[in-house]
Amino acid sequence: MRFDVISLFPEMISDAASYGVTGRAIERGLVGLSVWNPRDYTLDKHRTVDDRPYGGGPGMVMKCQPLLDAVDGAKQHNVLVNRKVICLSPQGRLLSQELLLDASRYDQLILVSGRYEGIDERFIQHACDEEWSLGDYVISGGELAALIVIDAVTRLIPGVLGDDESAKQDSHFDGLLDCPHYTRPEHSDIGDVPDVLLGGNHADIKRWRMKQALGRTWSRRPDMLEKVTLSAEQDALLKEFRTEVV
Ligand code: 4GX
Repeated sequence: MRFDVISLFPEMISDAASYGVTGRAIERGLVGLSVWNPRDYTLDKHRTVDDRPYGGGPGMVMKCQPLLDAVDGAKQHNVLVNRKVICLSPQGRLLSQELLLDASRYDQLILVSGRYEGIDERFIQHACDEEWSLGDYVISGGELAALIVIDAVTRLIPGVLGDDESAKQDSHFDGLLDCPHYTRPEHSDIGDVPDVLLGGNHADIKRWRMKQALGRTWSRRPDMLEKVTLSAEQDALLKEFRTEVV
């Protein structure tokens, strides 16, 4: 997988991506990352990337030409054909694990991170295949959104996570929230570790974890529960949980 990010703040992307899982994946050559600054593609002496909105109003709008040329730069640098150009914006499709899993099957993702009030709509229509959104809130630029895409997609690339880590990710894939986790000490002023986890009965532990995952999803994210079909055992575990909490 190659990520090419179009951004006026290239260090924001390369610095943040250099940590942890993403940093290691880049070092190991499992993913490539380049950042393309539209300012480097401007043609005037002031290196202008934005201009006033037609129709008036506050704020500035990113001009088409520097963005078009930056995207072309990213395309010409790589001969990969199986690629998508994605603009991050609140007008986009809501990100989900499913959308990101689909995206992980491409060879190249070109991520456009906008600043200011927005981007000239002609660029979005002409040069972008899709628009994606983090959610219904406003941030100051698309960089953090692009970084989230890079992080979440990188984790899905085979070989990036160790077996332990990727097995854990499966739990999120069944459409439920995670169960609670505990580590030492066994007893403390702020509470004790549930007995079942200390017992070493792996079947009981597995059932307890599934029950907690179901219970938390039911109480915190009923919308998620509506989208999954529970097995007979899961159904029974959730009923147990519900009779215990009321
Ligand atoms: N999920 N923003 C992008 C500028 C902008 C506006 C329109 C393109 C088109 C956001 C989000 C987000 C604020 C980043 C506006 N660029 N991005 N920026 N929510 O709020 O992705």
